[in-house]
Amino acid sequence: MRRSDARLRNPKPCVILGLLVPMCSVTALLAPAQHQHDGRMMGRAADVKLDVKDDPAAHVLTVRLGPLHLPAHAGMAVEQAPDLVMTVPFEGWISAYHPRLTDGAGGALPNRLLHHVAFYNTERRDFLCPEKPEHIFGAGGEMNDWPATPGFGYRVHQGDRILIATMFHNETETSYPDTHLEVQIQYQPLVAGDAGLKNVYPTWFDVRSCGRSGYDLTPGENVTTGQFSFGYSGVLIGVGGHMHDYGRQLRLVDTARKQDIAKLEAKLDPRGRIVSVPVVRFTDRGGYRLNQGDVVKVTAIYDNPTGKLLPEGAMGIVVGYFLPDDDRQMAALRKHHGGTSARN
Ligand SMILES: [Cu+2]
Repeated sequence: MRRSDARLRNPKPCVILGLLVPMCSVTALLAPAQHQHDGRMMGRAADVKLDVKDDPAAHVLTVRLGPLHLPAHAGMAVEQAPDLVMTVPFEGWISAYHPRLTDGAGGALPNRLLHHVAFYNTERRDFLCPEKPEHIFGAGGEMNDWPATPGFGYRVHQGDRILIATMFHNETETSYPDTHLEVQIQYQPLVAGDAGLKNVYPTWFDVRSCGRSGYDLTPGENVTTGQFSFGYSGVLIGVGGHMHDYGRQLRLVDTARKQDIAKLEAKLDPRGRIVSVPVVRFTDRGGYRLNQGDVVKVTAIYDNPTGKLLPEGAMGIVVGYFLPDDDRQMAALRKHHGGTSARN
């Protein structure tokens, strides 16, 4: 068991540059920022702690963040956690993430209290948007579970610093004074003489391309498209997605072959609130091939029935895992270690 060197990144409030992925990603970029929503500034809860417990026998790292006090009907105007940093205690691969919300005693709380959580590997740059840190995990109110894909994992090194950005909200009529986010991270340690897992990289196809993820929803139908040119050849192992309330569909198109890579129909409740976005895997056919120079378009369709403009009401992100043909090319995305000599 060990405790992380969790620390407060910044006492100032933080700006949602907007990502969060399957989740809204807050691009914290280690810079002072401030979360803003509906023009209101939110306070920061200085007593929020990050606890990281490693169970080396089970190969599970449990990250616990809290407590957050979320008053009834507070919406986004609650004290938020600062961005926190955990240090990876093992050498190996992350294979799955299982997020949940609990009270102080470990009892389950409603998923919708989480607006989003995003993990970034501060040691590496994102391969589609190199000006951003590598975004390795995200979840929103639909509480995306990232199950293991056997044989594949995300390589981490002991000492890697993972930035954890969160945003909570409470639209309910119940106060939740002792809210914690728990993420169980399953991993496979590096064992000498064992090939381990194949290295895959999270791939965020955002309809805002490499800009901030959040955008306004006008009344009625909204169709938004972004595109990415691939700098590497390899295969997509599978994709899921992230949308907000009133989201209808996410579509990923291979422009060279003029075909859909995936069409994800959002599941909504009767009030139009997002319930889930499906996951599609390509493993049964060896993955979906993308070559260097291929252009992929991503489109989000929303239908806003409120008759009002919803500021920052939308995000449209397809997220997948990419298995490069030549993993050595991805080493250059590691910072501080000088490109080709980088560990990967
Ligand atoms: Cu979002």
